[in-house]
Formats: sequence, structure tokens, C-alpha cells
Amino acid sequence: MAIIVHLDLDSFFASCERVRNPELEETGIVICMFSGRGENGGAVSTADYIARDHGIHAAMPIVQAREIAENTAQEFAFLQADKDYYKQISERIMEILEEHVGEVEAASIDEGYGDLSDLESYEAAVELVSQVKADIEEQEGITASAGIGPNKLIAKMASDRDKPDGLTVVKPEDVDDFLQGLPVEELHGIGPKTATTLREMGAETVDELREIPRQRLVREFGESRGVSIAEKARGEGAEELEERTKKQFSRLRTLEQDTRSMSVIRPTIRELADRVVERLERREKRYTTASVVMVTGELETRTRSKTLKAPTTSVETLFRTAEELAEEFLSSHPDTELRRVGVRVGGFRDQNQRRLDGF
Ligand code: TTP
Ligand code: MG
Repeated sequence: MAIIVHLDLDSFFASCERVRNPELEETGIVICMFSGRGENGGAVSTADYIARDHGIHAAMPIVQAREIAENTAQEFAFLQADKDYYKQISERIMEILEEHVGEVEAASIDEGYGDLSDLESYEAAVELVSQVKADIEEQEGITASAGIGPNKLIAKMASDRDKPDGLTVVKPEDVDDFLQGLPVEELHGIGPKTATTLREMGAETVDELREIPRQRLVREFGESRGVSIAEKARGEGAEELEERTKKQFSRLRTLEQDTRSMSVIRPTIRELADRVVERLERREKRYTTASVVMVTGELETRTRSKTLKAPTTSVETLFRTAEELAEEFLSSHPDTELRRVGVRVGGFRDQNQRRLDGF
């Protein structure tokens, strides 16, 4: 059974601006894509939750947002979007997610999917995702909303259910309840045009959509789209993340307290190495680089890596390498304590390419 998490950052561009402009704490923030036509030409890119309370939202003409702002006592800041800055924060946040869940499918600048199937329970998944949210908030000052479910469709919709700073869990047995009574356009991937057609066919809600025979949907929308709509109505979606070219797995854990004692760090590395190799085995991969990831007491992330002579699946090699790299790091940083430690592998080769094994 798959367990998928979807994470979506809250009012992302606006949150990034609040991080570097702390004086805006109580100011409504409106991020603008100015078109260059006139002082207020262009559209709103996103609005923070204060501005949303006043009815300002993404895609609204800036002129209209200005008008709303001028007619209330609330203060507003209208800021030009600065994508390069948001991209940097986005990359760091995806790394935090990746440290916890391994491979991440970055679905847009502010959302990513992770596969938590190897945790085997929703309770464990909730604990891990709460930690991810806490780490993102602590390290970047931005809140995220998360959804956990049996596939990407449900996880994505769940992350949207309770915003900002939410965590919504939809277990397989709760999928029907979760979709119950939902207007068809709220199914992720059903746009306004499809929704209009579906309503004309008699389906206002997802439950009504389920009553429409698959064949009728196929006749209306074509084979692949028709089948996909029928599946969505039943809460079925992809369970696999889309592959990325850059690939590595890692597992991190927060230590009970900040420490530089290898007698505490070593057993943690050992356990994490076991977890990483289990995951590797499931994917039938061997690794050629082994790393230790360390988050210091000052919350700086440091990684030390070693490239091996030959691809391997050995848990012992991973453990020994990460242990050595951590020891080296600590002896050259005599005042540094570790808050979190992790093990990462990369440079994958398929397990069935046996010939260059070096045994
Ligand atoms: P979203 O995740 O859709 O929106 P959001 O993060 O601002 O708000 P929410 O709390 O509801 O998740 O989009 C992410 C970023 O993409 C958003 O901060 C700005 C940008 N964006 C645009 O530039 N134009 C748009 O029309 C939308 C929807 C988003
Ligand atoms: Mg968002």
C-alpha cells in the first residue's frame, strides 16, 4: 500500500517577502507581476492571508487590488515578484523535504510529493511530516500545508483542505468520505471547462460523477481523458513519483539533544544506513557515493561525501563511510555539536549491471 505526502507552501511568494521584511508582520502583502503598462498594469501573483481576508487573490488585476486596499484601514505592501529569491528558498525547502523522505518530486516552485510507503503506517507518516513542517518553519520561517493519502491525487487535494499550516490525513478507508459531496471542479485536474460539461451530463458532485458510466465519459472526452476522469471520481491516482534525473536517497534524524559524541551519533548512523539500504534494495539500485549529512546546533547543514571504487549495496560500507566522514568533520570542527544527522546515497547503478562489480 502506497503512502504519499504532498506539501504546499502557504502564500509562498508573500511568505518569502515576509521573511526578509520582518517589519511587514502585520501588513497585508500583495505580490505583483507588473506588466509595465501604466503604474498599476498587471496581475496579482499571490496575496498573503491578511490580504485574502480582504478579498485580494492571485490573478486579480493589480488595479482592483489597489482599490480594495485603499478602502480599508488595513495597511498593505504591493511588492514586485522576485522569482530568483523565491527559487533559492524553494530549493532549500525541497532539500529539507528530501532529507526526510528521500526522493522528492518537485511539482512546482512551492509544492513537492514524497513517497512514505516504507514507513508502513499512517501514524508514522504523520509524525515524519510534522517534523518536516517544523523544520521548514524553523529553518526558513515559512509554513507549509501537507496532505497524506494513498496516492498523489488524494495527497494533493488533502494538502489544500486545511490551509495555512495544515496537515490532513486521508487513509484509504476514508477516501470516499473525503470526496463525498465535493463539487466536480474541486477534483484536482478537472478544469472549469470539463466541469461545465460534466454538469451538463448531470454530475454536480463527485458522487454523481461516479454514477456516470465510464463508457459515456470515454465517448465524451476520449479514451485516456475519459478513463482518467472516472478514476479521479473514485479517488484513484498515481502512486509513483515522477522520476527526476538527479537521484539520491537520504534519511535524517534529530538527535535527542545536540551532541558531538560518536557513541550517540554512531548507532543513529547505523540505523539510518539500514533504512537507506532497504530502500535501495527495493528499487534494485546500487550506490557509488556515500554521504553523511549533518545539521549543526546553529542549524547549518553540512554534507561530506565519498565516491566508492565500485557500485555496491553494502550497508556496512555505507555505515563505515558515513561514520568516518562524521568523525573527520567533528575533529576538524572542535566546537560544533550536531542537532541532526543523516545518511545519503547517490550515483545509482542498476543491480542487474553486475559486470564491473569488483568482487
Ligand atoms: P500556490 O501554491 O497556488 O499559491 P500560494 O502558495 O501563494 O498560496 P497557498 O497558501 O494557497 O498555497 O502558488 C505558489 C506560488 O506561485 C505563489 O506564491 C505565487 C505563484 N503564482 C503566480 O505567480 N500566479 C498564480 O496565478 C498562482 C496561482 C501562483
Ligand atoms: Mg502554495
